[in-house]
Parts: sequence; structure tokens; C-alpha cells
Amino acid sequence: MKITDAKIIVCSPGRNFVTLKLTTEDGLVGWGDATLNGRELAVASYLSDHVLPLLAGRDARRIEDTWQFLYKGAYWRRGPVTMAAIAAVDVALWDLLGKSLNVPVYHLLGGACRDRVRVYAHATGENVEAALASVAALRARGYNAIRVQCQTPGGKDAYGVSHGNQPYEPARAGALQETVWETEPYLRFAPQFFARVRQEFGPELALLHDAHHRLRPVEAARLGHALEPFDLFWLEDPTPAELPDGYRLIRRHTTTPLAVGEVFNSIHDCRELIVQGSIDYIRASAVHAGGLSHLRKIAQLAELYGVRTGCHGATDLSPVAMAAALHFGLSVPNFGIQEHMPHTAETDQVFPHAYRYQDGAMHPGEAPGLGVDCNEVLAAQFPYRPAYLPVARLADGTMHDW
Ligand code: EZ4
Ligand code: CO
Repeated sequence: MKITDAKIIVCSPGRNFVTLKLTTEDGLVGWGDATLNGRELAVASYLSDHVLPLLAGRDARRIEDTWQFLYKGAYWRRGPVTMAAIAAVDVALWDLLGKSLNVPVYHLLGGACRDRVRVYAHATGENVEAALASVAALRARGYNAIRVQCQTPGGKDAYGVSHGNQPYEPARAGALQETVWETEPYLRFAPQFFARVRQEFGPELALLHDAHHRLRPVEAARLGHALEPFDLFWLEDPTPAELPDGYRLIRRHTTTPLAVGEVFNSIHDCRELIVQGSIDYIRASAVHAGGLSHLRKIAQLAELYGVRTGCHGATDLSPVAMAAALHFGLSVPNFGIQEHMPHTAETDQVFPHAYRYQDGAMHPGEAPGLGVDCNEVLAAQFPYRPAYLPVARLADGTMHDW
């Protein structure tokens, strides 16, 4: 099963995606996602200039060897660009293997450990009433786990809040957007806000919150402690992910569960947090952490330490990576929850897929491989548009973590 052709498709059906298409001598096609939000063309170039020329003639069944070849063979290891590129190849090879054997990928990953993949949705509001209405609307659609983000009253912006009735989408086309961040008003507001959400929706709804790396460790510890009465499912990314000592500090001061890792790209980023018992959920994804092969290793390390998966699943994972996440989520023993932000209708048309949502959970479907296709003719109608993630500054202009 030799690889005979490899091609990159960059398209923007609502936001930018980088998609890898591998073709074998038997005419099978495998898909991989290499989307790196705001830095898409760097990965496309890494793939087309440095990876794809190495793939022709390789046996598509040698998934682990190809991973090792691309990781060790580059000498320059890790980093989001490299690992997203390796992920695209890896996921496309799993897709090809499934198609060649006529089985869904989750069977190749050890088979289903559960019958559906619990997902959480994003509620957002520019004020408390709007955020509560957003939670209510998602609950009505069957979600039993909801991440809630609300703008601090009087504040100019907050992480994760959509504007003008649009679904939340962090990347913005056109000029770079600058936001203003104020920590103290946020820290005063967040516990009052979650008290209100709990009061409104009762004890059973799983509530999640994302602080998006914006707090210093001691501030995050204070927030985690203050949120304990409201029984969060998790507090995500309370402090920058590169501060394992910061997470140890937070951990010493609060029993609010912690989730970290959407920006991680290798097991080495995750290791210290996991083995020191500083986190409860690891958020590494099948696209930004080296594909299904590497994500399995991260999950196996996490399993040893009682840490569960909570994989990133924002819209910057294309439907190809979303399918990979669902095959993984169905089959990984220490599954926790999967993030789910629905894509635009145009994205779903460009990437027809077998996965489906029902009653707060998703299933990858029974199609061979990943169960996702890419309509290249349609994709060509949505050309790449430069887009960036916003940046954040403090009120005095100091650059802050976004
Ligand atoms: O801001 O994926 O938990 N989800 C998130 C996302 C991230 C984007 C960055 O590309 O934090 O919305
Ligand atoms: Co996040």
C-alpha cells in the first residue's frame, strides 16, 4: 500500500483550514488536518516543502515508523508547526488503514470503551442575562456540560465572548484585533457569576470555565478556591501552560478540577503536570499534539496517574481532526469529555462527515476510516483569507497572555 501522491488543500469555509490528502497506489485517499490557527501557511509550507517530498513510495501501513521518521528524522523536534504537520500525516495514515481494512478507525485503536462521546458546548454572553440565555439554549439542545464565559461588567472584553449574536469564533479575518484585559474586576466577578449560573440551573449541569492562561498562579489559586462552592467540572488553563510549578501552587490551594494543554504539542509538555498530580484533565488534541499515535501515548501516561482526557475541540480543529478526536474519545479508557464547537454550514459542506451529535454526546459513525471526506471543488470556492487570533493588553498597554 504505497503512498503515490500527497497534496495540501488550504481553504476558508468560514475560517481557515489546512488539509492533507494522501493517495495510495490502490487509489485509496486518506485525510489529515494540519490547521494551526493564525499560522496556517507556516504548516502548509512545512508540509509541502519538507514533508511531502519524503512520503512518495512509503508503505502507508507503517504508521509508527513514519511518525518516528518525521519526528526523529528532522533533528529539530517538537513545536506547533512541526507537530501539526506530523499529525496531519499520522491521521491520514490511520484513515487510510481503516479504509483499506474496511473498518472505522476506533476499531483499530482498540475498539469502543463506551457507546458515545460526551461533549461540552460553549455558552457566551456580553452580560449575565445573555450568558444565562446562552446556557439555557444549549441545555435545550441536550448538552449536559457547558463552558460558560461572560464579559466582566464594565469591562471592554473577555476571553471567549462572542459579539452581535454570532457563534463564538476566536480567529478574526483582516486586521489584528487588540483586546483589553483587567484581572482584578474579573476575579471579583467570576465567583458571583458562577453563583448565579448554579442558582439558575441547579446542581446537575456540568459547568466548565476557561481562564485562557490569563492569571498569575496565586490569582488562579484564589479563583479556584472561590469557585469551589459552585462545583465546576473544570477550570481550564488558569495560568500559562508553561508553568508547571504554577500549577503545583494552584493545586495546593484548591480542589476545583484543573484542565490544561490545548497548546501542548508533545508528551514532554504534559509529563510534569501529569506525574506531579497537578491536573485532572489533559487537553492535548489529535491535530496539535502529533496525531492519534502521539495522543495515545499522552493518554496512556495520563491513565497511569488518574488523569482523564478533555481534548481541545474548538472550530480550529477541522472536521477531519474532529472525527479523529471522536474515534479517539470512543476508544480511550480514561476519557473525560470532548470539547465541541459546531462548524459553519459551509465547513460541514466542504467536509461531509459520518459523525453526529445527539443528546449531549457525539459518535464518529461506522464509515471505514475516519468517516470524513473533503470536497475539493467546493473547497476551492473558499480561498484562504489571512486571519489572526486577537492579542490582549492590560489597560496601560502592557502585552498580556491571550
Ligand atoms: O482560543 O482554539 O478551549 N478552547 C479555546 C479555544 C482557543 C482557540 C485558539 O485557536 O480556548 O477557543
Ligand atoms: Co481553552
